[in-house]
Amino acid sequence: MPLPLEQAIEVGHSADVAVARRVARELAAALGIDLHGCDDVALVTSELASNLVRHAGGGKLLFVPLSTPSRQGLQIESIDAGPGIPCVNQALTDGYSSAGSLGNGLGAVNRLMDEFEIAPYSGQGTHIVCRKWVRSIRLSLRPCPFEVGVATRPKQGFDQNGDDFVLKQWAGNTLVGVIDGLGHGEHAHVASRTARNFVESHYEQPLTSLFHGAGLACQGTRGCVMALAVFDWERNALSFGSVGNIEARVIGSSTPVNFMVRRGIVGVNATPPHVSEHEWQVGNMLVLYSDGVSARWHWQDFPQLLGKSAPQIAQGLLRALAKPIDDATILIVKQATL
Ligand SMILES: [Mn+2]
Repeated sequence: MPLPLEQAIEVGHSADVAVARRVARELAAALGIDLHGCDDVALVTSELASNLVRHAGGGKLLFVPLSTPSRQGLQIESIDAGPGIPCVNQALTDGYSSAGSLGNGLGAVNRLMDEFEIAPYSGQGTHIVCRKWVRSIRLSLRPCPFEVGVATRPKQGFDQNGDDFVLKQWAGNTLVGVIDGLGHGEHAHVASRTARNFVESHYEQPLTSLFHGAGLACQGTRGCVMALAVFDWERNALSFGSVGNIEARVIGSSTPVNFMVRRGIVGVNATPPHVSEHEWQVGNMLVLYSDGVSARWHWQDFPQLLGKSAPQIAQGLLRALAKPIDDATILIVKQATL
């Protein structure tokens, strides 16, 4: 099937918003983006077009169908010669009222699209690029061979947990992650939950995109550190990416698995993760944990946990190793116990 043609829409009046919205939806549907995704694309187009009318004195929306060997998608560009957005960070913050600014609704654009970029403020004009990819409906013939267990609890005396975790399974893949919001209490909780929400609603995207988008979503929060791991069951492969201080260990592998960690804070500096690919051997166990868990331990010291289920191992390790002075989280991935 041939790719639909690129379209450009001049947006100068409020009547143009509906036109742009319709074109966006039709293109998204023609590319095979699902109904929910088409709604997202239409909403984002309305936001961008309304901003052009209200705050930039008009501009142009460019709709570019994308096709790579592995996927198709729709790119939307918003181009204007207006006053620009002096504070993009603030504009991306949810709840921040940027009425009277082109930055209106940019947080939503980042959340609803798979990729989002904005050229730095130069005082003249704004260029926004965002993309939505077609979600693959590849099916896996194998049932998930893993089990995942998580144990987490807040710092002593706190109700809210500044740690969070991610777990998502789809066609042949499992995505897990541990997130630690800076500090503890409510603000830490908001930071880690914001990152979690972004990752869970974009789970199919490459790890670098997940870190980039979560970073944008977390601007205006305290920020967090995060480690994500994606398993591909069919290829026995593991992709790992991390920014900041989340520990990761693979236990039981015949060849040592070493992860590279990038120093940084998601949402505070735009540090890209170091993403690495590893072979995953049957019988391996992945342990991810936040810094509220002591790093000084050996698996051999826990013979009572051998052969236990992933949740039991996570609980057992947390009980033995969590520090009372911090939120603590342990996530375990291992071969399912039958
Ligand atoms: Mn911590």
